[in-house]
Amino acid sequence: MNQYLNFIDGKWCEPSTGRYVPVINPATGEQMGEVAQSAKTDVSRAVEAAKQAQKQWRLVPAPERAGYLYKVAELLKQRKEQIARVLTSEMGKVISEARGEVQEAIDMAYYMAGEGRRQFGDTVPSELRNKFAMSVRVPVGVAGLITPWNFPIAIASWKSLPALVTGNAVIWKPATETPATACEFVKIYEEAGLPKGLVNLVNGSGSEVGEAMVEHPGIDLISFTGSNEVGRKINERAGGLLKRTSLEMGGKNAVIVLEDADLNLAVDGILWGAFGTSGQRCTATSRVIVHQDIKKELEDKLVKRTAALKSGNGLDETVAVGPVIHAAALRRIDEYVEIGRKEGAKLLAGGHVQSGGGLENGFYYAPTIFTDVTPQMAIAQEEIFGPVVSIIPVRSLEEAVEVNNSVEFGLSSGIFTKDVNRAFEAMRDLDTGIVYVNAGTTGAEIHLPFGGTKGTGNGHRDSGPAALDVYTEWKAVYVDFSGKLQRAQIDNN
Ligand code: UN1
Repeated sequence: MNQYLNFIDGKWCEPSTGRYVPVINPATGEQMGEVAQSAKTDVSRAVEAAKQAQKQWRLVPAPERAGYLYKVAELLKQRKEQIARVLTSEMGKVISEARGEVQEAIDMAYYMAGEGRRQFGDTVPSELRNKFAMSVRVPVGVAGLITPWNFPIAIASWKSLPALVTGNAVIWKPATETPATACEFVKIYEEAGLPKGLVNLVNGSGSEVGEAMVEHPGIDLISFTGSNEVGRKINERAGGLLKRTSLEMGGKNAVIVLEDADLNLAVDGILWGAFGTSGQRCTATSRVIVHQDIKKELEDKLVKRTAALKSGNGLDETVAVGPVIHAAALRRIDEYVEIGRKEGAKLLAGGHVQSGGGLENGFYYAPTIFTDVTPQMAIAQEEIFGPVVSIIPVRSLEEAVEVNNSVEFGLSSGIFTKDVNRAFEAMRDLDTGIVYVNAGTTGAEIHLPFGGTKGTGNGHRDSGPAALDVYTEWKAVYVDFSGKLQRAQIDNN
């Protein structure tokens, strides 16, 4: 039996509680191991180790810190296939997507290693003679990272790598569903030779470990990706403690298809966005806002292509749609489908749990398409986090934009059109943190900011240069070499 332990102060260790919970392969329902359930005292131990380690780490020149990140990148590259297989086994996404996810972490490691030689600040002319003025980035201290199961290595890489290269120490609580991938990532940090105590892994529940991290005065910032419900609680609590939080939460992403679109391309984009990762991406395509003149044609194409999607164990290279994460997710998705039916939406495909043909022990939901959905229905407003997409007809681009923007989230959107003027109009008016033209809503690249507007986040961004802002403070430095007291705003006026 695999046991997924904690990693604190450079050592793999048991949780103080001695408690473990099972880790289930969602494709087969089989137990693949058990994961530590830690308590507050484990978090405190990790904080002590992190604080000690960070004292030295902040003094290591950033290009030298980056040297470790380059090693991490190389090791990830060497183990890409092995990690991808572990990831598919515990999370369920199909193997090609798992490889893509590990690649995302590799890209992030190289990119953030490059930041070891950037981390630019400003040098500006002083108002006064013989005085020098500049700003520099300094680390915040100890970063607490709380990550979800849907991208167990990519999202952890978005957070831990910028934290480290800017001189912070890390305490990481991965999702309980995906500890095996977390162990693989931490083993790589260990092998890259990072000083002990710099990266600490504390497994456990959100209510125990997550809460202890938010409360602990030794953790200076929390970076969280997950549900709105939890994000809101973290924000409230951390706000009271004046602790920095970076929150990345839900999405209700739409693809707009205008009447001049390349329909086959739009179908490719919608299927990939809606049913890839079984719809369990924050960026998943959950709504299709289509011009009424081409609605029927688009529906026919979507239904035909959806029928050909093979469901099954993601380790099988011919499978297009893997399982969802667990039985509770399966139930929740089915409940939403029931709500859609009751709201009067018309079911075009799927709409049921899949079993039989080798799928009976895993958690499979049939790729589902609703049409004649109106913008205010619950299935058009709430995040479902499963392979369910709703088609909403509209009469114009203006109406499409309005429908797109009518939800509480603002992560990602896509528009299919050949009209450059309308594409630019959409780029300007779609109220989301990410906009795609002639592509679906997924597939963000790591060197641009990832995140959203409104209920999706709280203004911070993962990945890209913007990530540095989460993990650093600005320090403004003035050096007066005049040899006398110069009073700004007084002596120069
Ligand atoms: C997520 O769904 O939480 O843009 C992350 C994408 C991926 C990352 C998704 N690169 O779909």
